[in-house]
Amino acid sequence: MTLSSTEAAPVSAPTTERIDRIRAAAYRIRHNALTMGEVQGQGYVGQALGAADMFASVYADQLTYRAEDPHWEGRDRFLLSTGHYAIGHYAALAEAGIVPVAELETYGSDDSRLPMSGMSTYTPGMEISGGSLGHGLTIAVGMALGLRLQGSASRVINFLSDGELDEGSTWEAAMGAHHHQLGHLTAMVDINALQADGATDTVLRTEPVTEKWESFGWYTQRVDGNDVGALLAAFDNIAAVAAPVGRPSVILCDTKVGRGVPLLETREKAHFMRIEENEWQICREQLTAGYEGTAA
Ligand SMILES: Cc1ncc(C[n+]2csc(CCOP(=O)(O)OP(=O)(O)O)c2C)c(N)n1
Ligand SMILES: [Mg+2]
Repeated sequence: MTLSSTEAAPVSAPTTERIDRIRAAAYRIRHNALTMGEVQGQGYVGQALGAADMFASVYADQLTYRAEDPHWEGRDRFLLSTGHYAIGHYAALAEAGIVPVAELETYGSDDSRLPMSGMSTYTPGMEISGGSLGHGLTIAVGMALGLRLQGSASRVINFLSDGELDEGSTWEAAMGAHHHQLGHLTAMVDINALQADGATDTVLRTEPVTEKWESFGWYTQRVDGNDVGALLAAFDNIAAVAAPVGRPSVILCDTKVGRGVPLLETREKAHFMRIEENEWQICREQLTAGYEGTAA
C-alpha cells in the first residue's frame, strides 16, 4: 500500500503474476543472505532481510543489465551507498546471475570478491565502494549528469539508509538533482528506524522525511518497503509521472529489520547480529514457512 505520495499517478496496479515473481526473487535473496551470514556467524543480516524486497524489485523488475557483461555501457546503474548492506546486494547480484550462487560461501573471507563492505574494484556489478556514508547520492547525481551528456538512456538508482540522511552531502545532492532535472535518477531509502547505535528517532531524528524530500522538489512516495506490490506501483508511478518531466524521484521504504525470519525480527542489537550455530537452520525454516504461508 502506498502510504503517501506527491500526487496520484494514473497507472493500473501491478499484476498478481508480477508481484509473485518478485516475491519469489525476494525469498531467494533472503535465502542467499542467510547463506552468507552463516559463513561468518554474524553480520548485517538484519538489513539484508529487511531490504530484500527493495533489492528484488530493483533487480528482478526494474534494472536493465546483462548478467554476462556487468560493465555493458547500456546498463542501468544501481549504486549502493551503504557499504554495510553489501550482503544484501551480493544476494541480489546472485539472484540476477551476475555473481555465481556458489561464490556466496566465500563472503567476507580473505581473497573473496565479496568483502563485508561493498567495494567496486572487487565485485562485478558493484558500481561504487561503500564504507563512508553520504557519498552515494552525490555520485549518483554526477553519474546521471554524465549519462545524459553522453546521450545515454540509462537510469540511475541509488540505495540509501535512514541513518545516511544524517549526512549533509545527501541533501546537497538532492538539491542538485532537482536543479538539473534528473528524471532518470531514483533514490530508495531504507527506513528501518535504526542507525547503528540505536533508534533513528533517538540518535538523530530525520522525520518528517516525506516533507523534506518534497521540499527539495523530488517526486516523493512513502511505502511499506516489505510490500512488493507497493514497491512496484511506486516504480510505475515514477515512470508515468516523474521521469517524463525530468523530476528526480525517491521511494521512502519503511522496512522491518530481519523481515521474514521472526527469530531475527525481535533481536536486540540488530545493527550487527550474532547468530548462534544452531539458529541458522531455524532461520531458514522460518523463512520458508513464512514465504509458503505455512508458518504456525
Ligand atoms: C560518514 C560515516 N559516518 C559514520 C559511519 C559509521 N556508521 C556505520 S553504519 C552507521 C549507521 C548508519 O545508519 P543506517 O545505515 O541506517 O544503520 P542500520 O539501519 O544499518 O543500523 C554508522 C553511523 C560511517 N560508516 N560513515
Ligand atoms: Mg537504518
